[in-house]
Amino acid sequence: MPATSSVPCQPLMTGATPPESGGTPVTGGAAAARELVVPEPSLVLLVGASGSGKSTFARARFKPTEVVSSDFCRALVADDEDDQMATADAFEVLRVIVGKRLAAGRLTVVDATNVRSDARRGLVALAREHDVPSVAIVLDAPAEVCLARNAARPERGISERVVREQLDQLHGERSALSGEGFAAVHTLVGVAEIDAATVQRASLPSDLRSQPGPFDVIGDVHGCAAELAALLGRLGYRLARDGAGRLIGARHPDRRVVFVGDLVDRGPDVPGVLGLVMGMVEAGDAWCVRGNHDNRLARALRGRDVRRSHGLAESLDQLAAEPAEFRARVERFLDGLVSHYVLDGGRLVVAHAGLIERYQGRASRRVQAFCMFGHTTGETDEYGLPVRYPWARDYRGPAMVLYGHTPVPTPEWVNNTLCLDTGCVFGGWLTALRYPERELVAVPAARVYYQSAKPFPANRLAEPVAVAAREPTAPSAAPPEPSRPAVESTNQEDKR
Ligand SMILES: [Mn+2]
Repeated sequence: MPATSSVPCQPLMTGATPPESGGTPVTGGAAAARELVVPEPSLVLLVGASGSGKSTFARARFKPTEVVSSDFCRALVADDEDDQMATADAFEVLRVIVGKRLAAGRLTVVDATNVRSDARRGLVALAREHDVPSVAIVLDAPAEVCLARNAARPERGISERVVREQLDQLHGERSALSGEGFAAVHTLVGVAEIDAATVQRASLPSDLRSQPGPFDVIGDVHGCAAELAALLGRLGYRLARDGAGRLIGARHPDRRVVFVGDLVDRGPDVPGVLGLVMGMVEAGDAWCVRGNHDNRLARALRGRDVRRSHGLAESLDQLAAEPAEFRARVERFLDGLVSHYVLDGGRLVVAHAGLIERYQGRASRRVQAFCMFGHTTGETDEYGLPVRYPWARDYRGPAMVLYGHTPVPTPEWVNNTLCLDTGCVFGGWLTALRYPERELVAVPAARVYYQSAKPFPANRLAEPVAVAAREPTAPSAAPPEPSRPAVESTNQEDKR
């Protein structure tokens, strides 16, 4: 089993590549002994003319079962890996094998020339169907090397003309590679660089399975800094302040916090919440997933045109009073937030709006959209809010899913899922779940800070106690497919 390690830092969300992809930007080749970072799981396309050394490269760096080659698939269907007449059937078989492996979340390498843009696009689309990133590794060997290797294998019947055509396609369409949806494009130029390159596997940023807990998972904070400080105190965290008395961290000897996101907007002290949470995350005392409000604020800070509605104006006004360095730190922090986390050996999933089993530990635009907005149907209700399909009712996954996003007066276990947003900013409570104990700890809001578009029946008298499962609830006949965001998910305006 090849060694796996985490990407040490998350790439910034540039808009082109989701931070989930674990990818590095497009790279060109010059230095020797390149280390190519390959996210796991992902689909890796080797790109190179016949004779560029793809099969040799793959054999030395991947398990035999991880590599699906067009030659082998030709042999499967025609008893002859050189039978070019069998190419169409061979690729049909190749796509089936690749699809099965990606469905199972297994790193898969396609060993085929992949010099044509349309061939690559079809495979990238297949990876996207299974919500795993794609990576291209371009083997750009000199023409004379490719020709000499093919001349030494006359039984293959690949003529000099064909090899030259492949090289022309490769070089002609290479600039298109960066626009084909790859999380990373690694280009190796020359035999020495191809031979020396190593592959470094990196787990996706959502993968915290190695973290066993215990955790305190905290619901939507929305700028309620005083309530957050009070809740952390009740949970046994020791608060740290700077010289001016502002909260900059909180630590527990044994436990760590996972925030379900939506730290910002609507509430009275967004900078206070951000200063505290950023300090905890930077010190390794907490993780935080990306909420839709965090995402909108990040876009607004990047100068994008975002309506100042739904509490964004409060965040921007409060941050305007902070030093520029603080705003820059906030921007970096928000840009680096990950859609969801899979923790404790896969037994716990935290996502802002919840997550269906099929998307857990995966990385794609639609996974990001589900994590931030939930299972939206594309319709709106009488308050102008997006209609949400109750995905938890059909959830049968083995992992506990903790989330927020939709305020509830009382958290209720539904099929091992629990919403922890008890509407603090609307005058409810700020709630945490102790994991694995499954105990709720909550503090009441000091007052109503923001009026909900839909009347929120805050239970101001009674501390939230999770209603024990009416589980398992009956699944509906056929859950609808989550609506794919019409544009990109991150541009979606969400009203919560
Ligand atoms: Mn939300």
